[in-house]
Amino acid sequence: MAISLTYFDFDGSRGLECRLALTVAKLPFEDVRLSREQWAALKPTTPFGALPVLDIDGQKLAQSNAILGYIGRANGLYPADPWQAAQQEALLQSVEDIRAKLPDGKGMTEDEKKAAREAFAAGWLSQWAATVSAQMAGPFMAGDALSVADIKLYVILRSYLSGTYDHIPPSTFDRFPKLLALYAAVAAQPAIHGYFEARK
Ligand SMILES: N[C@@H](CCC(=O)N[C@@H](CS)C(=O)NCC(=O)O)C(=O)O
Repeated sequence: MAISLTYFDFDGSRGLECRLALTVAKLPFEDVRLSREQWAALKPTTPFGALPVLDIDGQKLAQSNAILGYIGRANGLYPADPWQAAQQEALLQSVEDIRAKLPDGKGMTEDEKKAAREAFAAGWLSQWAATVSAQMAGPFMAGDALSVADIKLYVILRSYLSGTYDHIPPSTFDRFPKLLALYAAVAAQPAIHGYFEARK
């Protein structure tokens, strides 16, 4: 089986989620990292005009959550029980909600962006964190079994905890110890730890 994962050349967001899921699943893959110029040429050929795209023996799959669902189901990183699987899908989608709700600052002054992001951190994002924490079994979402939803949560938490977004303090998550514990538990997985060591 020839597998490639195409994304932009940085270690974050939807591309990182899929790379980590493939890595945890022990599926060797070609890590195709595009420049913006390369992307402009490739975009019209992709299923939804967006990345990431998973290619398996020439068949292409887009949409990060569909890619994660496929990798998860095929490799024991997704609950077999239909109800638990649906709950995982809800979590995967809730991370996409964060990305959609984050004020991107376009058309705003810096002061307006700061105000919008601080309000987002104290409001919508904190409510999301409280809601997800309440659903967690711990240390992972569904208990002891790591899933692709845990990997997606880890990647979004990693971006917020490392201060990727200005005006959103990492301390936003201090009140949510279960999420911080999930973050630490995923980071401690040998495959995840090894991935970042190899990227140094
Ligand atoms: N719903 C899609 C969103 C994909 C998406 O917006 N990808 C961004 C990068 S994270 C992208 O391709 N941006 C470049 C473009 O739209 O031309 C998913 O979950 O994969």
